Amino acid sequence: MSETVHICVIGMGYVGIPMAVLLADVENFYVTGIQRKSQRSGWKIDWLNNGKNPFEGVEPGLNEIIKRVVENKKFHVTDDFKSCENADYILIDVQTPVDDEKNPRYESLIEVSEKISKHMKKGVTIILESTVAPGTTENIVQPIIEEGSGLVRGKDFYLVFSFERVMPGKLLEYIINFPRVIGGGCKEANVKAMFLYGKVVKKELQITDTLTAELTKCIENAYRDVNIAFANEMALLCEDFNRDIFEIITLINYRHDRMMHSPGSGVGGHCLTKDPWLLIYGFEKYTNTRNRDHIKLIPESRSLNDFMPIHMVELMEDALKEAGKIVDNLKITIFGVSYKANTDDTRNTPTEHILRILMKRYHSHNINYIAHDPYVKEKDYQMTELTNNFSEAIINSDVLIFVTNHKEYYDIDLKMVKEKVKTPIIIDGRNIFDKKVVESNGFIYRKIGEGSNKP
Ligand code: SAJ
Repeated sequence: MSETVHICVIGMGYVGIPMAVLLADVENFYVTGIQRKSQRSGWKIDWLNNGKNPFEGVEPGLNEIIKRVVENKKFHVTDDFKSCENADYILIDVQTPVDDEKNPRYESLIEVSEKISKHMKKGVTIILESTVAPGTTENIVQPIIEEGSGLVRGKDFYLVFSFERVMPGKLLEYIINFPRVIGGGCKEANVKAMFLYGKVVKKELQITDTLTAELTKCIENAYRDVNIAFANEMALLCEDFNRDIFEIITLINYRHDRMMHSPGSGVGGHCLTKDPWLLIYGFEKYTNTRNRDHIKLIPESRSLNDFMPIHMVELMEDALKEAGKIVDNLKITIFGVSYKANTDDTRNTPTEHILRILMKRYHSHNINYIAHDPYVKEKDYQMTELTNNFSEAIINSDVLIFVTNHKEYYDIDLKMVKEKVKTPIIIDGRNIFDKKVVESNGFIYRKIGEGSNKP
């Protein structure tokens, strides 16, 4: 029989939970989740210890695996770092957001690193999975742990950077079925990390140095953000050409080696809105910045993607004008509160930006806002009234703004909707509807990426 392996996973969020339970499902692996008893997420401790999944969105397999590992006494959650004292592996999965100046906020990372340094045993392998600015593992985490513990990386303990690639809706699948990059800094560290990930990851484990691994994560997401920005720019251009960018993208992507991204109401979530800035921060902080004058695409792309919620408001104003209405005494309905389809994740959702713009621009006007989402629950969203009831959302509404493409929105009965709304206007931020069908049902229609003039 092989030896028992004790693992601590710090941070019970979208990354920590699936990783923790997958590991806990491995024979002889025992996992302790560590979660702060904060007002916002402290409830997750009891919730998980009762074998329950804290996420509302569709997460295939997660309910079952959480229940199983708790029942089998392979997984439990606490707020006590003492559990780290016995751990062979410690995984750090805390949030690393950026502030308004686009600088990383490492309060959690620093606090957790300090706590680990006081509660770790010799020989432990510490793996940083949170996304960080390139250079952070070696310049921030390593010195804190070495100083606090009096131990030396590579000799007394191992420190690895190995980033997650999870996505709400596919939390387990993406951990299991994506290749894993491991940046351990020395052979022993890489071997230790490969042993752990080899038990859950079915694809390649790719070894590189720590900084390259950090850069890979940030550049991978910056690449996606820049590509979406390009799609958004082409959408704006096609609106003026009075043609449909989505038809053009289909024609382009028909060529098997092209994969153009989709434009939309905005780029939300916790990765693309932040990782490009982490990359810039690391570049400014840990390089000689000789090429600084040529680094333009990333900030430009971020700013174009951030403009898309404003453009949604512009489309709404244009449609209201066509309807002969002013922006006053209106009911505005927003469809989709989460940042992407079929999840309950509201982090950096474009919906919030659209509402902030509207509320600022029309703060003295009489407007009744209501948001609809099939997955998001009230505890996570307090900006406007929220309903899961479609009829309540549309009744007497003057504008229906579709921000997120939840699957429920694709087979809406437009005839029924037309009868219930006060003013028939649809603003489509995600190519949900067919312009001809919507217009033939008597709606005024505006879509990101499609001109509104009649051909
Ligand atoms: N979006 C577009 N157009 C697109 C794709 C996305 O406007 O063509 C918008 C989405 O609506 C959303 C935002 O961008 O608001 C982010 O979408 P995303 O699909 O990239 O979703 P994330 O943020 O959950 O990204 C994850 C990433 N995961 C991590 O960094 C941990 C990313 O690395 C993956 O590339 C991505 O999922 C993926 O490809 O599935």
